[in-house]
Amino acid sequence: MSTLTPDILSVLEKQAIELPSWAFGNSGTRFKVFATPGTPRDPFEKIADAAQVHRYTALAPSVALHIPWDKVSDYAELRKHAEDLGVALGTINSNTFQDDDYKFGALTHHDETIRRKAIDHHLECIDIMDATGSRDLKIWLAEGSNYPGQNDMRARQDRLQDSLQQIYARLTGEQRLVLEYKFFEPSFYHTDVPDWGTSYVQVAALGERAMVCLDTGHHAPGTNIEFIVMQLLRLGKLGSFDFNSRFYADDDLIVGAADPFQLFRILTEVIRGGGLNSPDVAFMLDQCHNIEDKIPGQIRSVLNVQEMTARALLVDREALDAAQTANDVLAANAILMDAFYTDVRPALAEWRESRGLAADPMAAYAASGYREQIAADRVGGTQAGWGA
Ligand code: PSV
Ligand code: MN
Ligand code: MN
Repeated sequence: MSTLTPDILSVLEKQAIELPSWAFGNSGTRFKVFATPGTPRDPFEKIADAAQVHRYTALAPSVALHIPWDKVSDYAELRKHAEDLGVALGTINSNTFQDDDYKFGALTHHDETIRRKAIDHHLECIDIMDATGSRDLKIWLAEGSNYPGQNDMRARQDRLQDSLQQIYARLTGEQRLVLEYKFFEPSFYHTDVPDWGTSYVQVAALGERAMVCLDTGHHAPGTNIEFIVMQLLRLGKLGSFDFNSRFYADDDLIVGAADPFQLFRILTEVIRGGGLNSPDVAFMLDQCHNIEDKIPGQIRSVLNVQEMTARALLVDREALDAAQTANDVLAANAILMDAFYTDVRPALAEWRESRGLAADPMAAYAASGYREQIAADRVGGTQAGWGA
């Protein structure tokens, strides 16, 4: 455990990364959805698979649900099922993008009947949060327009604010609303919440329990995401992360796979801004596994976040401050790069073993027989979601 000090390990021990239920369902592109043997047939089976990830990593104690993909008749039963498997139900994601009524908008729609329906869907999501014990309602909106002149962008911002006010007013206790932004898709000319600034403006007008959700895959190429992380932390408005990685658009690939250095830089700013293991900043994955196995895909993902967090914790802050103050450009850069280039994997494996976990969670899962078991047991049907 040479590289990781006891102080660093005690920070890592508290790390928690929420898994998305939809990562366990079949998904794909508009060209083809490839089915994986053993894919869950209902939310109960998705949670069972998520619990496997936690079992081998101790990193993923909760699972986010998506409504109506994860609609069940009894949420108390689902909650108990999760708790029996050692995990909790987490963020509730609303869905206003798969209903014909929302073709031209939902929370921004000029038709009051449709806007009411979209608001009511969110109120129903909060009812579910009451039953599941979830803290966060996450809203991602697909709305916008495709052609200049198609819509009154300004009026849509006003209606969005009014809709969010009504939803926010229904939250109780510790419950929060997190508003996600995305720069394009499925709308291509304008998107109603395209960037962190718009999300910030909308949630700041609501109140303290409304925050911004930053999905790492939702930025234009070349965007300095760690700057946005810094700014939102500085403003006290970074509510959550949706981690994933991208080469081109909203690829939803395994976090840290496309650009581990970017993940390291983001986590360095999270630590700098006091956002690591902070109750205010939820770490979540938002990924789909189109061609790889889903459970090991999620295990790999949480390990990637853990490894880059460990490297970011290795940054020698004091030395960095001194180099920055001295305007020693190359020394400051070298201090950051020294941490980034440190291979923490052997130390993490050793630490895992010392806590009674498998040194290699990927290998332990593969050897467990779970994959073969679910492939044999789960015959017929896949759960609705991105791939449906
Ligand atoms: C669509 O872009 C999206 O990937 C958003 O990132 C949401 O968080 C996710 O779907 C689930 O609704
Ligand atoms: Mn997302
Ligand atoms: Mn996305």
